Amino acid sequence: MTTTHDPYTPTPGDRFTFGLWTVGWRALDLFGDPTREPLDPARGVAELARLGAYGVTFHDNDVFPFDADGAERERHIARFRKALDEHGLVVPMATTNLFTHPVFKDGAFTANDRDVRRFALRKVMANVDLAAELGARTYVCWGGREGAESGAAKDVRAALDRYKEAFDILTSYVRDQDYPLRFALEPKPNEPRGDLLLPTIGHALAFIEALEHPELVGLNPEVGHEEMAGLNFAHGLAQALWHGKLFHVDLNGQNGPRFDQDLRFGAGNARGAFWVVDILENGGYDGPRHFDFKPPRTEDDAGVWESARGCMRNYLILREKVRAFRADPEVHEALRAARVDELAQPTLAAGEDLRSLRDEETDVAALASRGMAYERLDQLALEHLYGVR
Ligand code: DIG
Ligand code: MN
Ligand code: MN
Repeated sequence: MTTTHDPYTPTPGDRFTFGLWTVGWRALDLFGDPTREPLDPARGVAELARLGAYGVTFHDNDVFPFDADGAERERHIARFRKALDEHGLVVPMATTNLFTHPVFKDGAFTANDRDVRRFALRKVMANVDLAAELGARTYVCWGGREGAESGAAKDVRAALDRYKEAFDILTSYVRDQDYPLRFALEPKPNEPRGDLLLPTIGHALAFIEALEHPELVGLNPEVGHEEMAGLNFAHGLAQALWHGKLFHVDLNGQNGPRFDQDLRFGAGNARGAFWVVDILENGGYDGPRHFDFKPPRTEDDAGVWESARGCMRNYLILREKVRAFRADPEVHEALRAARVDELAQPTLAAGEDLRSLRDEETDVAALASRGMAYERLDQLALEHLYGVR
């Protein structure tokens, strides 16, 4: 019997990666107890390899407990490494849990309590060492507790001083250790704090330029975090690429401004997901396609792996649709009609002086009457997305 090849079956060549914390989420939430048992990281590695993933990412405490002593920490790391070797998965990225333990209730790098800030730096440096040992190239920092619920509690200017100090220390450490690691900030507007520092891609890009070693700090934007703020994620990725700062990405699904849903990729704003895949595939990003999602609380163990499989399938389905859109001769014609390529033409001619620009006559009425023909172009995109082209 011939088995038909499913074109949406992922392979390691597609470079899909998952956070261990995603498929390992026990579904404890603000209003309910966990609905799932703890996941052994070694099993997570095995199941993700079975599904066709390329690698896994982790927080320190996804692999070993917060209060593990040296020997216990080494035992857990050894089991994790063994699973990676056994199943051929890589670790392109690592990060630190600076948000679960109560010690971080007021933040880590920007906690008012200086002792907490010193502890947080030690915790990150210890996991940066492990990340380098495991061959990671990107170290993500999501400031999930860096923020405030009230105005006087947090002097934001002083907090940014401490945030800068933390990254100047960490980038100097990585340089001194000669680790091939770069840091990637992960913006989020709020949750779990009332307001988070570095809430969007824009805030983070501005902050990076103030650092001592900005070349070692970029972004790990997440779909749902920008969409929580009502922003266009594909535009945010394009600007991060324009600055040369898209070091990594967290893919998931979100239905507009509400709590962070962390849906499987493609299960939220589908039209937005189409353009996210378009910019990732055609905008020069060469990093892993990483999923940071949470299988809904409704799902049992089988549902968790179905949800993870859905992340990759939806990406591959959208990648095929984007490729078809970009190859469609009618789309080429519609792009020409919309003069999209004209935007790449500098506004001033090479060597043109401003005098000739100033002296130029403009028939404003004629310019104003030119239609842009965007509806035809977007209708073609939607018809590819809807599967009728
Ligand atoms: C949440 O979106 C955050 C944490 O899960 C983690 O620190 C980071 C890594 O991608 N994303
Ligand atoms: Mn999220
Ligand atoms: Mn994330």
